[in-house]
Amino acid sequence: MYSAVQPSGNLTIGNYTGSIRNWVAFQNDYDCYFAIANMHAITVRQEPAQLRSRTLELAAWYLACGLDADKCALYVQSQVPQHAELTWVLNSLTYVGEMQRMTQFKDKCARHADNINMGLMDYPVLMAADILLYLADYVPVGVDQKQHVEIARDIALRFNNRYSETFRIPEPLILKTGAKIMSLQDPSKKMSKSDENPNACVFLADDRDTVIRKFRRAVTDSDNRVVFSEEKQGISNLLGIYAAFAGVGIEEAEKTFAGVGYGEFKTAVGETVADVLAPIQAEQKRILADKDYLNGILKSGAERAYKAARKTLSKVYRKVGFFQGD
Ligand code: AQP
Repeated sequence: MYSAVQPSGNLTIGNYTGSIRNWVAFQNDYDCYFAIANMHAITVRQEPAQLRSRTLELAAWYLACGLDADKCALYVQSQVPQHAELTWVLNSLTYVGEMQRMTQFKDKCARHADNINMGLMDYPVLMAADILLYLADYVPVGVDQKQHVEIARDIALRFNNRYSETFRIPEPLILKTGAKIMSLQDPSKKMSKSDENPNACVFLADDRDTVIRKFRRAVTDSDNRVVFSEEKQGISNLLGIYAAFAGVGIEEAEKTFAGVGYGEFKTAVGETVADVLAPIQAEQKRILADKDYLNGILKSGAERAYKAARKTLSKVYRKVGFFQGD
């Protein structure tokens, strides 16, 4: 199993429910590699000192959310050079047209019109390399990353057909609740850690009052019924968040709030989220203060990932005909 998050901003509750929370549930049953995707992060301009500090902060969140470094390899992507090396090989099997059609590429081009760089376009190929290096069967992600896992499957099949069976064909693992949390200010848009409006996102680091305030300000509608429906994007999003954090299904969430007014409902969602976040926040602070411990975990994670990645890359180099010495 492989997955990653970019250290491109403060983690949102979407990153948690769509991704990290699910990794924790799977770590006992799979051979897991979970990376901090700093090479992906620089496809958008990052301030170097901040990128470095966010890398450690993200590692501390991984552990605070419940990842166990004995059960999975936790590492920083740039410390395993095979990610870049395999990307180069896979680039030659990927067509420019298919990269230009990727939804995230088009979104990011619109959001960063002054910086439409090659890395942004090549992001899905680097992600394919990330996944294929570890021969992953499963990639737990939020809905927004499904298209990228699908292109990784296409690239893997293409390689296998051209050079013989090499890669496993990965599948995205997307859970029923929390797989696509929308912005609190514009529920037609995904909640993103790089959103310029801080009220649009609830960050894992937000304190209780901030969490509740953001939910109370969430955009809803002029109706006053707490029901899940396509026409009620704001309320449906809040119900989805509640379900993901309370560990219930959408129907049960609807029943809980039947006849309840919007104000009371929003406060209850905020309180439920804040209750889940409080112990994680305390744990993240504690872990982040212990830099030696964190460095040690990332060092051994990188060593473990390096070993697995080197094995796959050497096979790939042999298959494509790269000279590797005697
Ligand atoms: N709103 C979301 N709901 C559910 N899952 C989400 N994910 C992201 N946003 C939501 C999932 O989090 C994982 C890590 O994402 P990423 O950091 O690698 O990139 P991203 O998908 O581009 O996430 P952001 O928050 O939108 O980052 P920026 O703003 O930097 O682009 C993925 O599994 C993703 O599906």
